[in-house]
Amino acid sequence: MLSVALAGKPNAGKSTFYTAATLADVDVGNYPFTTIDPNRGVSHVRTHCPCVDHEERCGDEHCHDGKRYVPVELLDVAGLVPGAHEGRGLGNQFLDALTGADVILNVVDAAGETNAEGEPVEVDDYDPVEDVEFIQEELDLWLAGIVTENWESIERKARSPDFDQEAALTEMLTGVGATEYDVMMVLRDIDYPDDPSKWTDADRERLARGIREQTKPLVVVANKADIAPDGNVERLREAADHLVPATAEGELALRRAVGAGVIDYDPGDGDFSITGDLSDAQRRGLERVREVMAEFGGTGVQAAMNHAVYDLLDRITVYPVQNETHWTDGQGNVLPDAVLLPSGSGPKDLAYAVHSDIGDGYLHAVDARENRRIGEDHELAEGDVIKVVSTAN
Ligand SMILES: Nc1nc2c(ncn2[C@@H]2O[C@H](COP(=O)(O)OP(=O)(O)O)[C@@H](O)[C@H]2O)c(=O)[nH]1
Ligand SMILES: [Mg+2]
Repeated sequence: MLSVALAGKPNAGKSTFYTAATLADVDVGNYPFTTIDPNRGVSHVRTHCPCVDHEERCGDEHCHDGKRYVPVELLDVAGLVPGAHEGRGLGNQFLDALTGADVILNVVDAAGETNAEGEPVEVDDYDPVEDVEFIQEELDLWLAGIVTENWESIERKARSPDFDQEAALTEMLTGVGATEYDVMMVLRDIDYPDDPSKWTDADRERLARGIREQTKPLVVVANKADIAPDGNVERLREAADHLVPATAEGELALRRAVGAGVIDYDPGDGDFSITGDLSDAQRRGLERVREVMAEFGGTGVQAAMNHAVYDLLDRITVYPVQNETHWTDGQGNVLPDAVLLPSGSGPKDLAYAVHSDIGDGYLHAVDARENRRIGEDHELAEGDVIKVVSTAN
């Protein structure tokens, strides 16, 4: 499963975001609130379900009126403070927790209620734009530290006659979550000495930064947008490559109201409707969330998850089926599975994503929408429904 990590300084709203994003209503999906451990749960990205183009719609457990929720892992990493890469505030431990993450949501307190350490301050005493850079810098320095620590061992290996510098760097960096492909892409883009003993700190930092950019893309979540002073979200937008304004607290209020059966709302909707009895205070609270949603097009929680997975990680959703006419699995469930593949993937990649045996035994594939065979080099697209024919199924 893809892994999305929430990182940021204390009190930015990470845990509120995490709670909201992992609190699935029974209507939403077949993936109830699932805690893997206290800070690791299952959240979802939202897409359009292909069943709307099919005579048989899938059951409520997979999608809701054509809104399809695809599971991804969500991690709530404890607050990072400046100097984390040197171990400040248990920083190393928290940074290590990011090793397995595919993408990071840098949760920023756009209201500026808290300083760099996450301590409460008067609004205007601290500029939240500073929070955009610091997580990135901590990550870069943390990785640079790991590279430096391992350098002696690389220099030692360099004495062997069959030393291969690229292979040695790849071995070291796959230990911190990079793939061979990531390392190859980064080494292609930077200039570096052939001999490990000639590398400078600046060379190692450039390598670390490249690896971080390649393996840990960041979306800034401008949280507390509901109480942010005018202009803060816009200034954050200018400072960050990728920014999504959000109110995690608003999303949490909505999901709880859905759980209580008093509103109709699906995560990612731009609005909600009240369907049950509410006290005046509850109604006022929800109406306030509605105003923020109107300004930003929603609460931003689902938008942040979607932006990370579909835009930054450039994934597409593909639906493997066994029956190409009915779009079902062996038990007759319509579109039971959704797989997030890197864009550019072909049917064999889908086969391997389903199971390595299915991939090994791959024979051919059928596009169930068009009802025709597709070749191994056929590029899959968002919403494709594919039957893989394999010796293994
Ligand atoms: N106004 C507002 N407050 C929020 C929002 N999200 C979180 N908070 C509040 O910010 C404080 C810190 O939140 P928490 O999730 O514990 O932050 P963490 O330390 O980053 O995990 C709590 O009092 C939350 O209720 C939001 O979107 N708007
Ligand atoms: Mg927290």
